[in-house]
Amino acid sequence: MKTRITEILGIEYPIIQGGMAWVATYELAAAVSEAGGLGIIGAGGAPASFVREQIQKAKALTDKPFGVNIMLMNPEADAIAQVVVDEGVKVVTTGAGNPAKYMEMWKAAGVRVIPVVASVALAKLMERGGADAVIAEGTESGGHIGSTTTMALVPQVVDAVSIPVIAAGGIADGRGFAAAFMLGAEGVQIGTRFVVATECIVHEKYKAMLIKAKDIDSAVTGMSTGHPVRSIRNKMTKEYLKLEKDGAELMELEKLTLGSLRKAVVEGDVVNGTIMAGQIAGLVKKEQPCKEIIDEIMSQGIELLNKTF
Ligand code: TUI
Repeated sequence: MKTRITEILGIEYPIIQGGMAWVATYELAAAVSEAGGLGIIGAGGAPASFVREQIQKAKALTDKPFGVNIMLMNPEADAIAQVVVDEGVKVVTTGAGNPAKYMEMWKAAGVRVIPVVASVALAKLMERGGADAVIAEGTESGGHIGSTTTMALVPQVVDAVSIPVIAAGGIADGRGFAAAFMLGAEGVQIGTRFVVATECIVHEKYKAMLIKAKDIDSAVTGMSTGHPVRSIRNKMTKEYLKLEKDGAELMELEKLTLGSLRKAVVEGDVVNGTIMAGQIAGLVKKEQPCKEIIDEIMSQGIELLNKTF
């Protein structure tokens, strides 16, 4: 299957793995790239030195292209922006902000730049700034989210820009893949389904929570702070939402989430930790190798796209 996304990125299938903080390590990224998609190392809140090591470890596992996601609220974002250039990383995706200030340096180094956007306005701004594509991410996603749904956001972004659009949020199988293409997307970004991949290093209790989750089992915390985050409902989200309802101070709220993603991912604390996941978690039923996930999505997706009524 050829789209502008497979061409620009030099990959076999137009499936990009979400650059999830703590979750998307070199093991997952290399496995996705080896399977023909685009693996992404999620820099999250990590220091630049850690990101450099992750890139070097991914290079040892695959000769295929992979990318790095830079979470722009990371205090070391400037240094990480330089690391990707130094290490010759082919693709950068960005989240949680506007990457305009790095665009010139990345373009000069031949890095493909694909910002994640949650609005038409930011998509247009990114196109003007030289982005190679955009990821239009709907509110169904896990982690830090915007407010528009994938179904509404993707076609509006597709109409507003000429660069290719990758759909994200609520996509986990061939049906979601086909739907995204019907909306005009030329690729998909998938997060939640890859969290339960065999090669994904998250704690087994984190995977079990996703496999157990139903359609309505996520909650959005942080609405009041301007940084909404979707995760699986647990003791932490209940306490957070109660504090928010009672008008708690930012400091008090942050005490609950400081280091909480690490707690869930690394320690398997699914009670007090943050189990970031999208609304599609209810569709994710078992642990599987990345290759199997990608092959399944592609065969089901292509079959649906070829079907005529
Ligand atoms: O970035 C994401 N998802 C994330 S980042 C993350 S790490 C984190 N951990 C704890 C609290 C907060 C973050 C977990 N999940 N997705 C891409 C995305 N970007 N969604 C929405 C946006 C976005 C939001 C505001 C992009 C730009 C923006 O503002 C643009 C501007 O002009 O500043």
